[in-house]
Amino acid sequence: MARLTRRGLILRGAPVIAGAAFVGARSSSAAEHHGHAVAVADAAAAEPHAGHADMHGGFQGAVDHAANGFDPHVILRDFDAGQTTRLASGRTLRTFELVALEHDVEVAPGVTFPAWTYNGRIPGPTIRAREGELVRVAFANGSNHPHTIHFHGIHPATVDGIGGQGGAIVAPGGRAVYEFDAAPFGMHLYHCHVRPLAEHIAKGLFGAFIVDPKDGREDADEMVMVMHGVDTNFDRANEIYAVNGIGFAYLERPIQVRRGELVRLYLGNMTEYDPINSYHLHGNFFEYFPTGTSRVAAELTDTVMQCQGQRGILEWRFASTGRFMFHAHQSEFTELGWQGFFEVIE
Ligand SMILES: [Cu+2]
Repeated sequence: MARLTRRGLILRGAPVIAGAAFVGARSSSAAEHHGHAVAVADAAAAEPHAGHADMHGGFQGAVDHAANGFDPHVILRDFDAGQTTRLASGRTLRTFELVALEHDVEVAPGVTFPAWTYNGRIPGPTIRAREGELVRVAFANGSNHPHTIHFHGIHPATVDGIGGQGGAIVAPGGRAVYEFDAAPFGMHLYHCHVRPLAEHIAKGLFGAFIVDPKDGREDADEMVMVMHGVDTNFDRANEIYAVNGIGFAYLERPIQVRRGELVRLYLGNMTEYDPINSYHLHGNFFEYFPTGTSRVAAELTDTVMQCQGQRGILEWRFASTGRFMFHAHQSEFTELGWQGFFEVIE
């Protein structure tokens, strides 16, 4: 079979995703480094254009979320508050535990990827603290490669997670503790900061870090989406695009929201190998708060783009019931997995 490229995936239409293609496209040096073959289920090659297959392009069937060990629908509204204790000063100490692991993840129907994860999921846990609290993250490296956690936010140089004086690189089996103030309030990100950075991040070592304002925010149906790509053949270009680990997950099963209820979406971009990603909402406009650090919206729009590492908070309400799409407005990204539906119910 001819070498598979992501553009080829789109242009050649539905039946192109056959197992041999992904495996054949993988370079031997990459294979050696990653230590796994990329397996693609036979089902992906069969029955083009059946059922909703048109919207999936050539991706057929359903992802086995149980086998993956995580479900994007759970990740969507799963905020990790950690464990709290009160310090002598009266301040709250919020403790989290993260472990780096290596395991296969089915990132789109029939496409298995040898991922690196924090806590067995992509993205890692959505760490959530309140402005002014002390955050302590205990990190254990349960993988075969050196890793760190680098947090966005305001913190001392020694816990920056970049190696050397900036917080040691954690060898396989090693541990580290990152401790810093929760500041500033907003939507932040964290990721591994070991070279080659793009690879460590693209393999899945990233997550969201939310700091709530001292006085909180208005009640809302809150969710988190981290946009990213998956380089399944290690050619430094993405073959799959997703939010929260799995391509097409919210297309397969729409996200239910209530008509009239405030939706608050914490959106971040950890896409490697493409300079930007974007979020477009159908049939509605949202208020956009870049980085979530101001209470005043910067924009009322239906499309926002983010460079890698950028993030923000989106707020809106649906006035009517029905299914509304959301997706990257880069059409290639959409067709390669980054699309979904909100299903608005009464
Ligand atoms: Cu790493």
